[in-house]
Amino acid sequence: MKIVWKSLATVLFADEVLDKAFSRATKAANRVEDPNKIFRHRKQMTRMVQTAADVIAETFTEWVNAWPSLNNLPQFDEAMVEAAVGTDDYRHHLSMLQWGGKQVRNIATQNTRKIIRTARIEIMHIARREAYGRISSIVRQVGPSLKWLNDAREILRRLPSIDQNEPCVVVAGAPNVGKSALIAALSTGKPEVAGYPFTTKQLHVGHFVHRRLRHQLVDTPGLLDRPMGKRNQIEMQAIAALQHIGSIVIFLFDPSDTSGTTPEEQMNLLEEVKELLPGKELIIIRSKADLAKEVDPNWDTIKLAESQWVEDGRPADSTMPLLIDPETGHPTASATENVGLEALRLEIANLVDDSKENDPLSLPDNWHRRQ
Ligand SMILES: Nc1nc2c(ncn2[C@@H]2O[C@H](COP(=O)(O)OP(=O)(O)OP(=O)(O)O)[C@@H](O)[C@H]2O)c(=O)[nH]1
Ligand SMILES: [Mg+2]
Repeated sequence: MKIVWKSLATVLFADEVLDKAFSRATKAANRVEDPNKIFRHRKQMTRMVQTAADVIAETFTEWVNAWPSLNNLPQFDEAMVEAAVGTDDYRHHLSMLQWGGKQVRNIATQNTRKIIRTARIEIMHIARREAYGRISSIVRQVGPSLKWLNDAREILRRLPSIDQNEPCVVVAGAPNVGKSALIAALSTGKPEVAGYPFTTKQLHVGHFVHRRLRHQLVDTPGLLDRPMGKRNQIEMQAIAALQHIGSIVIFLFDPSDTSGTTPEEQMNLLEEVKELLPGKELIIIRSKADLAKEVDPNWDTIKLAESQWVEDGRPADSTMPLLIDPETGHPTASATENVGLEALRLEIANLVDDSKENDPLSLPDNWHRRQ
């Protein structure tokens, strides 16, 4: 299941909800025709009260249903919601909407009863006015929750959408080492641009397909890119969320002096990333291969073979040697020159395959899993 936060419905403010409800109610009353004055007023007043309550209750229910229920959320998404807006608040404000809808319907039932039971037009109007007053007061009480949901929507809409049933590779590394560029270069199509709740940095979620399996690639700027000491609780929660996705972590290492972080600092970060995401297969990749002082002697051969794959399509079950950085001994690739990418994709797919076989928790597809 993939939660698409971008499609979260808009939530109106209290006054907007009331305007919508009362104007629909007025229109409904205007459609009433009855030559008998008492009957006409009775129908108009009941219709106004009923319509206003229906519009509000239905609108609230629609929103409650449109927002994913936390109980059914994959762990990654739940942890992200916790980091982004808080799961207790999320539950509370949605339940306020449910409460509001129920209250408004009760008021409508009570006041239509009053309208039906009297033959005095004046009493009917009083009952209608009273209903409107009480309905407005309930909607105003729900107002702070509507405001909260509006704000939360803005934050949640930026969250990355990740499908937990598909393999996912987390790309870590210091700022500017080329994380986003590598994800874009490895991806088919344009990566989705998203955001974590605590940083203005954009992050990318890309994917490529290998043997009909979608492999997701997720960026971690502002998250797995600097020393632990400086982290706040929200950031820790978001890192905890990463623990729930993917079995593989790519650590991008850039010794080229262009990132602004020294190789030593990057190596310290690597140790921290290992501790933060225990149990994950971690591969170190040297980024920006084109900037290396010395390159793999196979550079030209690999570059030629790769460009042929791109042109002619990849032959089935073919292999491609990894581009190796002579300086560090790690696999490498250039996102700007498009070299080393084909082999890297194969390597990632193979690692995903291996990690699946070794995972004692992995069950056959469609196997019954307890929630
Ligand atoms: N020469 C060269 N430059 C690269 C390569 N990959 C990335 N860059 C450059 O390095 C800079 C940083 O790349 P990004 O992909 O934005 O790095 P990042 O790790 O996503 O950075 P943050 O999101 O800020 O943490 C950009 O100017 C890129 O053009 C590469 O393979 N070769
Ligand atoms: Mg980036």
